[in-house]
Amino acid sequence: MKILVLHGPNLNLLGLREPTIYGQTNLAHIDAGLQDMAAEANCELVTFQSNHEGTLIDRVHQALADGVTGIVINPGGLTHTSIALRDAITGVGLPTVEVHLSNIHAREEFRHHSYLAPIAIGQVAGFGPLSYRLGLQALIYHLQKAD
Ligand code: CA2
Repeated sequence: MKILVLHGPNLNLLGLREPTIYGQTNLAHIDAGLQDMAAEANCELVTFQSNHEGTLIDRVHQALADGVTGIVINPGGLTHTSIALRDAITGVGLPTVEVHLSNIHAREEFRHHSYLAPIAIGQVAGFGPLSYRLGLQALIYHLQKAD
């Protein structure tokens, strides 16, 4: 099992700005917690953040050659805009879990729609950094079931 965790635009600002919405934990800390979880599950985990749509898409494409078996993604604002990122995930056909720190359904209307949700195996939103952990746990469970 090899899992790719992708963080979209602006998530590098976590813990540095807008702590009332996105919390005080930084991305490195979230990634370190996910690494610990993955190690316990005997699973390899790679994390990557980019502020660029095309770079994220390239990374999704690269996932197959890298032997990745599943993806956890917080697409950030691209959630609500990117058909191209959705097409990339559909294109590689890897099981993908969408995660969000905030509850996008309880925020502005433009955040309610996700282009990724219909092609993801599931979505976790609203639990802060725990959303990533729940999403990773769900993906590991899904991949183990498929073995
Ligand atoms: O709740 C989430 O995880 C989001 O994916 C975060 C995105 C937002 O556009 C989505 O609607 C929901 C924004 C990420 C920006 O992260 C920041 C963190 C700290 C300071 C400023 C931005």
